[in-house]
Formats: sequence, structure tokens, C-alpha cells
Amino acid sequence: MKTLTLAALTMSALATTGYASTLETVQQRGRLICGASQGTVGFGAPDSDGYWRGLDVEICRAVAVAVLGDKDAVDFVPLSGQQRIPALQTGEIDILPRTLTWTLQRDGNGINFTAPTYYEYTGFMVPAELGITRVEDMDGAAVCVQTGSTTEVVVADVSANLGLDLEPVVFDNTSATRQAFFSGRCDALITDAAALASVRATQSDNPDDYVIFPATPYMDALTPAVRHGDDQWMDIVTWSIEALKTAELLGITSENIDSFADSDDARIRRFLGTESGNGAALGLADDFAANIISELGNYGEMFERNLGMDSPLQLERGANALYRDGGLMFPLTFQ
Ligand SMILES: N[C@@H](CCC(=O)N[C@@H](CS)C(=O)NCC(=O)O)C(=O)O
Repeated sequence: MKTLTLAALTMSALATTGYASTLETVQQRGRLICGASQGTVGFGAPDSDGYWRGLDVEICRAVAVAVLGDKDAVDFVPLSGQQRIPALQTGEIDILPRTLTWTLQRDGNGINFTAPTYYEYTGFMVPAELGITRVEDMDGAAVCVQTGSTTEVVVADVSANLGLDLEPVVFDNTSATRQAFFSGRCDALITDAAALASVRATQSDNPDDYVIFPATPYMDALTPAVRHGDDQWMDIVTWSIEALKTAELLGITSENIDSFADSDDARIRRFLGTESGNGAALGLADDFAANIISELGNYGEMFERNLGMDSPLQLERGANALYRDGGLMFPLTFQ
């Protein structure tokens, strides 16, 4: 009896908050609402035509293909570090990629993390003329940092652990933080190392004037999140991301996908949906993964286009290579 009452209460809470079916909401709306960056080329930024590009942006496009059949049926909402999680919790957005580190307290406080899309260090960027190339040399440095990010904690931890007396100079949005650094208000800028590589490549007068090095010995997992309370939606986002990684593992790209249509490999047939079951388990069409890859390519293609050698950032795959190539990306099993 007690269980029934609790279950009924939970159901009615879900119904009134609208968390019960994000899939239905998105399909009725015909648009996916994606929490985006305030402008980091490679992860999320509009190009000169106003078209949003970047790894995080393409994760949202992949989910839009899975649930709406259209990679362009996405509205992007630029959010600061501090705005991003409340925007997800309140239902303003359906999904939050935006260089979001998976942490215990975020996980426990109303959001669910799906599948990692990028592994990396938090880094410092400093002007090369300061001659600083490692954290130990940063004694007394002023560090431009954005609120609502894990980097605030890193500054405090590194300062205390190494006795560095770092001075955090705190801003509440991305452009103010970067402007303050470039105008000389701080000695260093702290954020995810790949975002620093992006800032250096696209926003500095001369990239050679800046050095980037890890702020801690620990890596983070940047991972798109969804709200608590909608398991189906979490599964849909998780498996849309997994589709990108698994396609790379199976050797399926946007270019060659059609050549797999008659594949004898049951694993490939299940992945493409020519053998049914996977889509139905998520409430999607059986060919949802095939559609994602046709439209956007696999994880490796996405990486190269946005962050790798085909991008201004010129980043190596490194930890973001598949496990079989020595990296940490581990595609899950489509069956
Ligand atoms: N991954 C870290 C930091 C991510 C982050 O929000 N960084 C801030 C600056 S510290 C930012 O605006 N990054 C640029 C971006 O995400 O576009 C986190 O989840 O807190």
C-alpha cells in the first residue's frame, strides 16, 4: 500500500512537472532545445552564417536525428557556466552538452549524465613571455575563472596543495572571463585544455604568444546531461552518443554506410536496424543509429571535423581515441 502511494505520488509529480516524457514533448514541439556554449569554436559556436557547429552541438544534432529525423531541428540556447544546470533542471532545455564535467554533486543534484564525449585535463593558459610552463611556477598568479565551473575548485585545490597563493579573479560569463585575460587583468586563464586550445587558436592575436599546460594530474569526462526523472530520454541520449562511437568501431562512416546495407554481420545489421529490436527498445525507429551516421558521421569524423586536423584546434585524438587504438572511448554493445 505504501509503495503504491509513493508510486502514485511520483507519477503525479512527473506529470505536473512535465518530466514524464521528454521524447513526447520534443516530438510534439518538433524541435530539440540544446544548452549550448557562449561561443567556443570546436565545441559550440555559430559560424559566420550563424550555423551552430562543434562537438557538443553535433551531439544535439545526433539526438535530433534520432528523435525527429532532422539534424537541423535544434534550437541552441547559449548558457554561461552558472546558468547551464538550472536551465536543464527547470526544463528550459532538453539536453546539456556544453563542456560539462561529470561530477558526483552535479549528478546527485538533479541531473543525469549520459555517455562521455570528451576526456581531458583542466588547463592553464599563460602568456609565453611570463616564462611559466608548469603549475609549480605560478606562485601568486592571478587566474581568470568562470563561476559555476569545476575550474573554481581546481584553482582552490591547486593553490592549497602546492602552496601557490593563487588569486582567483571571478567572472560570470565566458566572454568577460576571456576578455579579462587578454586585457592583462590576470596572469592565467583556466578552463578545459581543449577549450583553451580553441581560445588560443581563434581569439588570440598570435597563438604562439600563449602556452597551455595541465592544471592538475587528473582527467575529467565531459559528458552531456539530462534531467533526473526520465529514464527513456536518458537512454535515447546515451545510445545516440554510443551510436557515434560504435559506428567508428564497426568501420561505418557517413561515406561508406550504404555499402553495409547487405552486411552478413548480425552485429552490423542490428546496429543499422536492418535487424529490428534496438529502436523499439528506446521508442525510436529501428534505423535511428544508421540515420545519425548518414547525417553526421561517426565519432572519429566528428572529432576530426571539429577538434582535430580538419579544425583550427588541431588536437590529437589522444585519450579520445577508441580503446582499440589506445584511447579511453569504449563503445557499448548494440543488441
Ligand atoms: N568542464 C568544466 C568547465 C567548463 C566550462 O563551463 N568552462 C567555462 C569557463 S571555466 C566556459 O565557459 N567554457 C567555454 C565553453 O564551454 O564554451 C565544467 O564542467 O565546469
